[in-house]
Amino acid sequence: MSKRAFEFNFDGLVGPTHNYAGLSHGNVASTANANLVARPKEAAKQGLAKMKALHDMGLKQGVLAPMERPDVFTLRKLGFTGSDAQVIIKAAKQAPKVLAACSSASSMWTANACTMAPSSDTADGKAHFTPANLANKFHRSIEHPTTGRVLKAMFNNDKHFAHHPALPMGDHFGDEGAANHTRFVDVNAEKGYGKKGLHFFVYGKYAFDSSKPAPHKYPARQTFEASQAVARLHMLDSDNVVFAQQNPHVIDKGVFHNDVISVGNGNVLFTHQKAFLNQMQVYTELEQAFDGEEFHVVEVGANDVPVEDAVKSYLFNSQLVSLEDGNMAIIAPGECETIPSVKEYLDWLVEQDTPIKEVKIFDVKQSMQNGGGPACLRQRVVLNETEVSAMNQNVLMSDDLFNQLNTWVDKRYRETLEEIDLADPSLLTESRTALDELTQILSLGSVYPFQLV
Ligand code: SUG
Repeated sequence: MSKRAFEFNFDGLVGPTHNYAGLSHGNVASTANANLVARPKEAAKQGLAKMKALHDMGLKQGVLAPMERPDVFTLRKLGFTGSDAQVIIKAAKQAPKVLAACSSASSMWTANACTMAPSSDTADGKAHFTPANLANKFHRSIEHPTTGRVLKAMFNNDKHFAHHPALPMGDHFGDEGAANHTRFVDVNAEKGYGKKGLHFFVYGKYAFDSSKPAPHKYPARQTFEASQAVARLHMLDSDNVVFAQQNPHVIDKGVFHNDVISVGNGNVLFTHQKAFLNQMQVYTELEQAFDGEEFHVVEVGANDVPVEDAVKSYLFNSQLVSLEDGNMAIIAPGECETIPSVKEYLDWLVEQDTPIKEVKIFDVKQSMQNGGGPACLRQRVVLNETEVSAMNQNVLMSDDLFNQLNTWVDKRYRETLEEIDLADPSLLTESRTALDELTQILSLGSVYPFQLV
C-alpha cells in the first residue's frame, strides 16, 4: 500500500575543483568555454542559493556531496607513481588533459548521478537507486563508485532502500541516469507523488542493432539496452514504463541528454517539437499509459524556439515543480531571459491554459558555461514519510545547513581556477580538507577514497 510521498530535489554541491576543461564532446557549452577562468566559490554559492530558494518556496530540498578531486587513485591506475604530490606533478607534465579529466567537478550535475524509482512503483516495495556509469565520458565514468557510497550514506536502511551497482562499463550500456528519465504521476491525486507512477526512459541509440537511426556528429550517450536494464533492476511493472528514442538530429545539434530538450513533472511533459523520433507515437504511448485525469503535452514549436535557441538558453533544462497551490513553476536559468525567442515564449506560456503558471529565473552561470542548467544540478527522489524518517536527516536543506555550507565554501574554496592550477598539488590537500569537513557536516561517514585507505 503506497503512502503519501514527496518529491525531493537533491542538488549537487559544486566541488572545490570546478573548472572549464572542454571535456565533453557533444556538449557545445563545455567545448566552447574550454580554458575560461572558473570561479569555484561563486559556482558553489550560485548552487546553494538555488537550493535555498526552492527550500524557501516550500519544496523539499537536499544536498548531494561532490567527489574527491583530483582523483589520484585513478591517476595511479594509469601508471603515475610516487607521493600524491608527485603523481599530480607527473600527470600535469606528461598528460595534462588526463589530469584535467581526473580533476573535474562534473559530479555537480546530479541529474546524472543515478536513476531512482520510488517504492510505490517497484515490485519489492523499496526505493531503488542505480548510479549512472556515465561510460561515454572518461571524466564522468570515474564518478559512480563514490556516488554509490554517498547514496548509501544518505539512504542507509536495507528495509527501505535498494542500491544497485552501476551498469557494466562500455558503450553498449552507456547510462546517464535521470537526465534521460522522467516519472509522471497524477500529483493531484490523494497520495500525491506516492501514487504509482509512469516511468519514461529516453535513449539516444540502440547498442545491439546498428540498422536503427543514430546521430552522426555527436555521441548518443544513453542506449536503449541500458534504459531497459535500469527498468528491470528497479522491478518496474512493464505497463508503467514507456521507452522513447531521442531525435538523432537534435543530438547532433548539441542535445546530449534528453533533459536538454524536455522536462516532465506530474501530469505534464514540457518538450520541444523536435525532441523525439516518432514524436506523435511517443505522446500517444504516454497518454495511454498515464494513470490519471489528464496528461498535458506542452510542446514548443521549432518556429517559436529553434533547437539552437533551446540549446543556448537551456529552456528545457529548467526544473518543472509543483507548488502548494497545485500549479507548476518553471525554474529557469538566467539565459532564458536574454534569448528573445525564449523570453517571448515563456511570457506567452504562463498566460495559457496549462498547469505551468510561473517562471522563476536563477543565475547558475558557472554551471551553465559547462553545459549544466538548473535541472542538471538536481536529482529527484520521491520518498514517503516512513522513508524520509529512515534517511540521513543531515543532508536535508535547512536555514542552518545553508549557513553552515556557505561558511564552509567561504573558508575552503578558491575564488578562481584555471586548467594550469590543476598542476598545483596543494589543490588536492585543500580539496581533501574541505571534503573531510563536509562529510562531518552531512554525517556521511567515510565515503571518499582518501578516507577509506
Ligand atoms: O556531462 N559537463 C557535463 C554537463 C552535464 C549536464 N547534465 C545534464 N544535462 N543532465 C557533461 O557534459 C563539462 C566538464 C568540462 O568540460 O570541464 C561537463 O562534464
